[in-house]
Amino acid sequence: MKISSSMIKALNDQIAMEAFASNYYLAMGSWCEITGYEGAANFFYQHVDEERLHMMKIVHYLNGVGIPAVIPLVKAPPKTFKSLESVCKTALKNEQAITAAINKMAELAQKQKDHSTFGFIQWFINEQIEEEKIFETILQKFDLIGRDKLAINEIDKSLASMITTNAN
Ligand code: OFO
Repeated sequence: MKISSSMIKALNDQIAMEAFASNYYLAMGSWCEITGYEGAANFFYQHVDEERLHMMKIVHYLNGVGIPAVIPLVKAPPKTFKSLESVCKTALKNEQAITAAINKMAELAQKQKDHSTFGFIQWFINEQIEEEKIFETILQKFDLIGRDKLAINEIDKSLASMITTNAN
């Protein structure tokens, strides 16, 4: 199968982006854990695994077509965050950046008539719709329930209830 060098670069960049997302959510989960937001911590820890699986999907795709995947150096995420709301805002921004990168890859695949990669990317396109929706729903809760200690405690609990058993 012929995959262009620009598409290979885009796929490898996406590996790096997913790896960073995994690390970023690990930093968020860890901050939540030490701050006492147990539900949020577990929610973000689950996302660590999900992002790693996303990264692995691309690694396997490239390796599967005989193109060695580039395993990246992952830059360090921030050590601390301002609040649970700011963690969730940062996560949404991160997901929006991932969506933009995936959409760009889909456009490139279409332009290059790379049907295999275009087909492969469809899963990610659908996944991103879900991911953005999850973080938007959480952020909405701050406006609905509030930002005092009791409200944050409720939001923490609802984050725990959003943990799914089957990570993608
Ligand atoms: Fe893989 O970016 Fe979130 O889901």
